[in-house]
Amino acid sequence: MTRYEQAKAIYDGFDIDTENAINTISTIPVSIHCWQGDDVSGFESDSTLSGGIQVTGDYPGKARNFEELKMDFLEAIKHIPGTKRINLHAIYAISTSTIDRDQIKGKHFDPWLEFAKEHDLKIDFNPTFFAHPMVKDNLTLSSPDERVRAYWIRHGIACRKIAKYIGEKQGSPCLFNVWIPDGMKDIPSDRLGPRIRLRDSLDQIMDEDYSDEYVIDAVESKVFGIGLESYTVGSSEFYMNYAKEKGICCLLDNGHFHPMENVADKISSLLMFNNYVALHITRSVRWDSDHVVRLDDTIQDIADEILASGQPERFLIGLDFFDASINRIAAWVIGSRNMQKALLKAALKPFQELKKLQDEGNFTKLLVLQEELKMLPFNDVWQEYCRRQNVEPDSSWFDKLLEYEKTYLHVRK
Ligand code: RNT
Ligand code: ZN
Repeated sequence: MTRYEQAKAIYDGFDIDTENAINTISTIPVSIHCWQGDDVSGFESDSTLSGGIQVTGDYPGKARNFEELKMDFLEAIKHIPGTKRINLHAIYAISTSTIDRDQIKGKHFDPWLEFAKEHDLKIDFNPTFFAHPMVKDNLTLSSPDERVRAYWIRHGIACRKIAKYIGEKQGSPCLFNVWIPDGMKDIPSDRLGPRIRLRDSLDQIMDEDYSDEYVIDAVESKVFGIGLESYTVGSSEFYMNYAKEKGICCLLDNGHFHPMENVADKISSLLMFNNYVALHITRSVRWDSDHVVRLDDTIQDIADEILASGQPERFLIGLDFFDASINRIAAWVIGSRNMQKALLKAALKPFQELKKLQDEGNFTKLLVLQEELKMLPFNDVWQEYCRRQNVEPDSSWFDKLLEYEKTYLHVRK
């Protein structure tokens, strides 16, 4: 008996079908963010990151252009099992001349569509409301300056069109996710005004009716940003109400809540009232620091909710972290593999049985079983999953990446 066969038999004793778990997990798409590869730089010539988010570290070899970003991304996904999508931002538009953000079009993403098609990926898309001179006083869609607000509305509309274009071309809905940095460093005197303007701006951006065969609209809330500690226009309450009013989707980024909040607990409530739940999986250390995702309880609890729902197809799972202090490709691989591990672990839990124990009020046995499940031979199932997906079952991928680093990254200056 192989180790996998032994593990299969052990799980079977708990009425858990490892084959079923492996099959389920391999079809759940995870959207991998392109921006881990270049510290959220994008391809505009003169932009520096802003908007209360920050990348720290100066590990050598960051991707400097489309070609390098593509090849690094391909190197990363060689080592990641499962169904993968690629998540893009508007600043990754491809053009030989400078195009302003309110002028970008679907054609500027044709090279990405080609790349995605060639590698059997689907694309998700984000407008970029930061790192630009038209962000005034840290405001975009909620700005009292009508020129500024109109500019960003045009950007939003242009990007939503691009998302529709991508969705149509790729034959799979493209997630169009709006995150804006708008907020204030110090206590605002008017909290309502900016929110009224934000609502109006979003109404204009979402005005055109696009089929959700092509685009799934989402709004991403936040609690605070660096330099924007006192007020965030797009708060959780704002967007939850807005999304419900419009019948669109809320995106939960688990770095965007107070550290004591349990983001996994929010999922079931959203699932009840919305068609989809979109997620940004990240790791925040003391603040929304976007560290590489580890296989920790936070991530496991979220993955458990996805699988416990019995409807993983209603989730749009995306990753959102950016670490420039370590090999960026390794960061992609580690974080993505950890998401996959969490999903597989979740798929190996007998949620029906656990739910029954809860409903029967048998909390002692529930605790016993929950703890016992942690001791099952998960790694043997993980390794089998990786083998079937043709990726390394263990950290041996890292040796290959070191070769890649030596050959391709060290020469980048
Ligand atoms: C920022 C948000 C947002 C960005 C990316 C680059 O706090 O999490 O999702 O990280 O869009
Ligand atoms: Zn995010």
